[in-house]
Amino acid sequence: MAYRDLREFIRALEQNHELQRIPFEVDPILEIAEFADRAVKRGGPALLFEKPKGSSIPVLINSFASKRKMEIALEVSAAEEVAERIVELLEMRMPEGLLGKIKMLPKLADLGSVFPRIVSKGPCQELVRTEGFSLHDYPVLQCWPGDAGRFITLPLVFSRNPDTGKRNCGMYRMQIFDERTAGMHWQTHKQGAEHYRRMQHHGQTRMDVAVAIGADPATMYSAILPLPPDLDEMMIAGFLRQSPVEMVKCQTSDLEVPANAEIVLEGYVELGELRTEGPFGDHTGFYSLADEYPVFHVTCITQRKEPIYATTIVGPPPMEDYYMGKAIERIFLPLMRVQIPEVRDIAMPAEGIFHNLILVSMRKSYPGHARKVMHAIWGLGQAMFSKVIVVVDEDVDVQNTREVAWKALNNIDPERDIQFVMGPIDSLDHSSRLPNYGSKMGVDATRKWPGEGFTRPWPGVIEMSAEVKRRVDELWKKAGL
Ligand SMILES: Cc1cc2nc3c(=O)[nH]c(=O)nc-3n(C[C@H](O)[C@H](O)[C@H](O)COP(=O)(O)O)c2cc1C
Ligand SMILES: [Mn+2]
Repeated sequence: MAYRDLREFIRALEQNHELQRIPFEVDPILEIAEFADRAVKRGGPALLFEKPKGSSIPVLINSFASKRKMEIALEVSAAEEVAERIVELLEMRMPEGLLGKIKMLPKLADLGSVFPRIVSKGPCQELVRTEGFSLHDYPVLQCWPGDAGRFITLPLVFSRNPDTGKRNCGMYRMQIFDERTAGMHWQTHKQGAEHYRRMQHHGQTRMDVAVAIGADPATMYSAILPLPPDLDEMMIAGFLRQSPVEMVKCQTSDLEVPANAEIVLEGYVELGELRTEGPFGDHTGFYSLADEYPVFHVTCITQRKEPIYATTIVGPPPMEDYYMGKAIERIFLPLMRVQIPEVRDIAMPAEGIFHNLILVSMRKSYPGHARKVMHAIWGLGQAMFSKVIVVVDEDVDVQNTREVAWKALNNIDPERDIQFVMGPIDSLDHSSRLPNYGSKMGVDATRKWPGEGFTRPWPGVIEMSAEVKRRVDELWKKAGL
């Protein structure tokens, strides 16, 4: 059964001994972050700070911060289960005969649950405040000593594509500037920024934006998924939770927000207005430097009577976002394989912070095939940011980084096997020659073929024979080892 809201998720975490309440006062300025960092690095529980200093609103952090917590969030015993459901959908064929059609009905009913449902009221509007509100009323964290201030780190930012009318929901951090304004850190490649550009192009002056904080976990999680533009995150959330997301219309705009949210900030971005945002201790493990970003003006805050503030911190890996990203890796593999079927598996090790390193195993069928795979990945949505792609043969387990390092380093003639390309770079990369633009590297660490100009013999990997292994198994015991 889908979690109705954040509270039901908290209860599930607690029942699974994955949540610790902190009943005493802790400061949202740096202290909560230090708790969260230590907890995630030790595989510890999610934390619910019941008395954040300076606010009566409890703070939830690290609710997705391990493999197990992600599984509780998605109500599965492994993220691969979601992948399997996607594969089933992809393989769905026109059923044959009446019996086939009848068997198909439950699946079609399942599909019906993906579409969000508009409801006339929701708990997120128990209190509506169009005046006398302040962003300072909320226990927003300062995460790291060099941060420019307090940042909302887990917001669901809603906007609408003016050309198609389609909704987008992305997670873009928001720096609190004052009581009623905050930074809107949508990076240039993201959909919020695209909507902004389109509205500017149409000569508009304001863009409506609504921000939901805290909701059921599938809905929160959908905001970070690397979906194609114009594919509604709320539909994917419905698929993940297998129950429609209920949406309620905002009080001051035509946008809709999840009815079960804890807190909603309604407002607008003034097109053309920019302000310095950052520095911010980012998920690269370095500070992102200050830069110019749009300003979000809050015109109304709606919330539950006693809301819970959901947040996260990013920083030197692994952090909570690593586990969120690892589940994306598992869930999106079948979708990647629709377009690049020769891919066996992919892995994004924590130290590569997603965009810096992607390890790919593949079934090679023709000369130059590994390079084709690299280029396909660079052409695939947010995978375009992959700074280093290492391609290995299908017999290499990319989940085992030691095996990849061992085999890949043996297999490459660097001058021959390394490919540099220019293109878009993640906005967070501090090393590229220009912001958002620079070079990427592909490493073809597959076994080389004569058709690729390699005519020397290629040696096999060393392995003991099964027969000798069996015999030594027995002798081993005899030797008392
Ligand atoms: C905790 C967290 C914070 C994030 N902060 C930002 C951010 O500040 N700016 C940004 O552009 N993307 C940020 N992202 C990544 C986006 O949410 C992600 O790229 C998402 O797919 C964008 O959705 P969109 O394609 O609908 O724009 C963050 C992700 C996580 C998990
Ligand atoms: Mn999107």
